[in-house]
Amino acid sequence: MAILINEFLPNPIGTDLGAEWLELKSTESQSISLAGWHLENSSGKSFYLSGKNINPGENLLVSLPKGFSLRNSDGAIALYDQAGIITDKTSFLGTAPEGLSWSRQGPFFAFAKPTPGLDNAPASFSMPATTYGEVAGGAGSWEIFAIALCWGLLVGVAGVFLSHWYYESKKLLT
Ligand SMILES: [Ca+2]
Repeated sequence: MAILINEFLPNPIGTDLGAEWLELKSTESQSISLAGWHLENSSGKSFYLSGKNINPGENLLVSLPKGFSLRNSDGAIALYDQAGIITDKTSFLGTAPEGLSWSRQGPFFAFAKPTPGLDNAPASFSMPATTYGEVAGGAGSWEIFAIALCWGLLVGVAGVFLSHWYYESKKLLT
């Protein structure tokens, strides 16, 4: 049960300022008031969602004002509840393709055709991503994969090094 960042458009076609938006998704069973909730962008700026409610299952479209812009490259956005506790966060690496939104796809995010206020379209463009679950600081699947990959490389390199060392020492002994 949570209010999630479901989608956002960081790089609209044409002028970005005033054309960017974000979509929230509620998996709660009752209507939630977003009074006191806020978004925080990569620059540390806050945008309060006061006056908005979100219904169960709703994809709530939030138009972002010119004073609260989303970065086109290496963008991140976080959602905080009325107590100032982070409830969701998502970020992408690289440059957002113009006209595609950063879109929740189950446990992952990917760039997809924008669907403001509607359920998300399947991914149309994928790139390295960091995703966070409903709890701040929780390792997403991508991070677990990255750790597994690093560990695999480390073990692989160590294996090559050790076998080389074994070969060298054997050579010295014979
Ligand atoms: Ca959507």
